[in-house]
Amino acid sequence: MAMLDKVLIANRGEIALRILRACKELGIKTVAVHSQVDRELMHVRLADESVCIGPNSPVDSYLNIPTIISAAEVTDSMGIHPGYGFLAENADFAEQVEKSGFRFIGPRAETIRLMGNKVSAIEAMKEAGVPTVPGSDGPLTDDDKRTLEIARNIGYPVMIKAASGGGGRGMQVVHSEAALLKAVQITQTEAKNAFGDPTVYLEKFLEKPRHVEVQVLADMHGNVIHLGDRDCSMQRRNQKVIEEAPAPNINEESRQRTFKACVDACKKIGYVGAGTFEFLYQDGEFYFIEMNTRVQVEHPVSEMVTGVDIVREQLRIASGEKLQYSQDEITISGHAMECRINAEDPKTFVPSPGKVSHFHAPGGNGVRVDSHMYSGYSVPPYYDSLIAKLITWGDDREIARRRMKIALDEMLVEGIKTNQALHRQLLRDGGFKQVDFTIHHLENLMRD
Ligand code: MV4
Repeated sequence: MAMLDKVLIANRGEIALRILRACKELGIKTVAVHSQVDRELMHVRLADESVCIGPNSPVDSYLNIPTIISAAEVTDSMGIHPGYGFLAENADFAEQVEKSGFRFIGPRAETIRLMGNKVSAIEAMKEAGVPTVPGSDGPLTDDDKRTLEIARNIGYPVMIKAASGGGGRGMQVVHSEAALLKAVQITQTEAKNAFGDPTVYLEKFLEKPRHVEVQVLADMHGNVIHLGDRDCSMQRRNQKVIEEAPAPNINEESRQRTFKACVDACKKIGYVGAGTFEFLYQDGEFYFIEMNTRVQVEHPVSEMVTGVDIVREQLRIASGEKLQYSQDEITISGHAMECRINAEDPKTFVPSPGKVSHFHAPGGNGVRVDSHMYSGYSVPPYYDSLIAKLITWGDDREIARRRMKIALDEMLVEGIKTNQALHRQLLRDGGFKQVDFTIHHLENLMRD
């Protein structure tokens, strides 16, 4: 299979720049596609070619499949990198990209579809030996007696989830048998309206978990490796705020068992590309909930502790090359943290678009800034409010944390509101410092 010679980047912002840099390192030519307002994005200036794909509304530009494929045709691109968000986990897009004769830089469409349906994802993973949450083992049926029986056997509280949901959409906690059937009905209706699919399933509701995920890479030749884990528990309304690698204070025996299960599962289902297994971690055990078939926002923390360039590996894998590393060559060294810097009001979390009159990036040993921002850049109101990822590395967690505090103070973003103050507060929080937190920690902190 031929090495990719030209890649179209079907995304914007920091991840588009991240992908552009990886392409340049590999000598791959780049095509930026952008909405009208995005013509002055940093990666558009730096790309070999650029194509305006439409108006500012994402539906008319970054989500417009025929237009993006046409842009690949007119520029004679060979592959399309979807980044994260937008079309990254759209199986129909992946399929159309391939049918149009281009390489989709990601897993096979069939795999994206398998993982997009949470019921089939859990079933496949459970069958492959990945630990899952006790649950209905399939969709709930219209047999109410059976539904009540499943929940009673599992024990309350339980959670009803939409099969086509994920990422926190279409879920409901149920605390008692009296509330179960009504909750099932409501979740089904909401799921049908939101996703066009009323299928729901049931799981034991874990009350105090952490969110720990495992990064994997798989090539087309059956080689699969993992790059260890990340903790992403510091979140608010399913938006991650701080991530770190490795996940601190994890039971080493269950961790290694889980890593092996993830790798074996990828081999079993013929996974190709970068992927993330999402787990809830509670009382020393991992419970699989979902798999993400894209590069993730927080991938840099894994890069910092392994030295592996995940986006470069994605490009190499899509070129048909073998993984550059075997598992023996992967070691986790030190600790990395990432703070997501958003253009938003620090108290209300309301997005705060506008012109960045002045930007100064922090630096120094163990400091990395992934950002498309520059002095004079205008943050448009149409897209995600992520403007920078501040990443630090240190020999241990405490050094990474201190470097992050220093870097946060060094970073100047003037003209718009950002969540830097929130990060400073979190970094000095006792629960965060002592690794005494769950996925509810930030929301609990905000409440008092
Ligand atoms: C759960 C759970 C507790 N028990 N499933 C939310 C996002 C979606 N990916 C899955 N989610 C959850 N599933 C069971 N059985 C709690 C959550 C959850 C959560 C998970 C990860 C990160 C943040 C979260 C915030 C609220 C709820």
